[in-house]
Amino acid sequence: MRVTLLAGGTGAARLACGLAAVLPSGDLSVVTNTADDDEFWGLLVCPDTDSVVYRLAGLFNDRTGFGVRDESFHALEMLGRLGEPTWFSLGDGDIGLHLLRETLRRRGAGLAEAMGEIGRRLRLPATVIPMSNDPVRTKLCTEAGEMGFQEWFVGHRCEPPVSAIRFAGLETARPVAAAVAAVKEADLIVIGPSNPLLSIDPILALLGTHLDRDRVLAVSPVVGGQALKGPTVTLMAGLGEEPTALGVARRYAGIAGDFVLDIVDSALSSGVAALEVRPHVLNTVMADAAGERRLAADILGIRTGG
Ligand code: FO1
Repeated sequence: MRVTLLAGGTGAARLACGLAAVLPSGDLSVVTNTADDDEFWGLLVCPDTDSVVYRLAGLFNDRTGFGVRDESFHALEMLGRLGEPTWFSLGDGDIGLHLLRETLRRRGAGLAEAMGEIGRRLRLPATVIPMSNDPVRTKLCTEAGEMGFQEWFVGHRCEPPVSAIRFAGLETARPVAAAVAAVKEADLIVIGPSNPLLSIDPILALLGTHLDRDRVLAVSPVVGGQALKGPTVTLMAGLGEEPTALGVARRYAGIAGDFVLDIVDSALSSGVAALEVRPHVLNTVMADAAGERRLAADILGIRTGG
């Protein structure tokens, strides 16, 4: 079964691992959000793409929640000694991947082509495809002024309330052809448990017209009114969205015929069904590799469009 996962952030990267473990090699494509990307010291950092790559490669740093495991920060220490701001922690191993990505891009490769080469060299069990080769950058309008996502998320620890979100470059960005193909050719498209506003909306803006609702299943990133990781609930509430699994189902009702919500939210099932969306109550918490495989197997066991 060919599956395409739309992914941004930690939860979706975990589900990518679970799906890769239960699907035949070559059956999984992961289209990643690039709006969180940012440049640091001339290096393009792609957090949502790289978290999927590192998890699939078994290199992810579970202690910090980003970058490479067993990481050192000697380059960052030198930058600090040279008077550079070091609020964004780039590790030495992570920098290694960024250096190859920059080299490939300087030789003319687009971001997606560069990530394809890096994926092959890491022998990834899935194809990781950034949604666009064109720059798309999240800009958050806050009381402290407009700022980039990493500046808000890391630099300001998600503290300034967000009154509006825009994606600079999205209006002219083109989806990567391989991402369009991955969506069109998939037997099942899974919208991962990612922040709908920050991670999934940019991908849908580029690929939404290629989605067939009966082949799309969305997984709630909100469990019991809480996001398991990241600022999803705070952001949704601040922007007047209902920060619950039902609120997420409502956002996706037009594009996903199936919606997975967690056991703790089973009381919301009828509300989801009232949206003409098929609810599926599963244990969506992936505490470890076994949990990732379990959720992936449960999702594949659902007959979508049935
Ligand atoms: N998150 C942090 O909270 N602090 C950091 O210093 C940090 C550095 C970092 C470096 C590379 C990378 O790929 C991700 C990094 N992240 C860091 C995580 C990143 O801000 C988030 O993962 C995403 O942008 C949101 O999902």
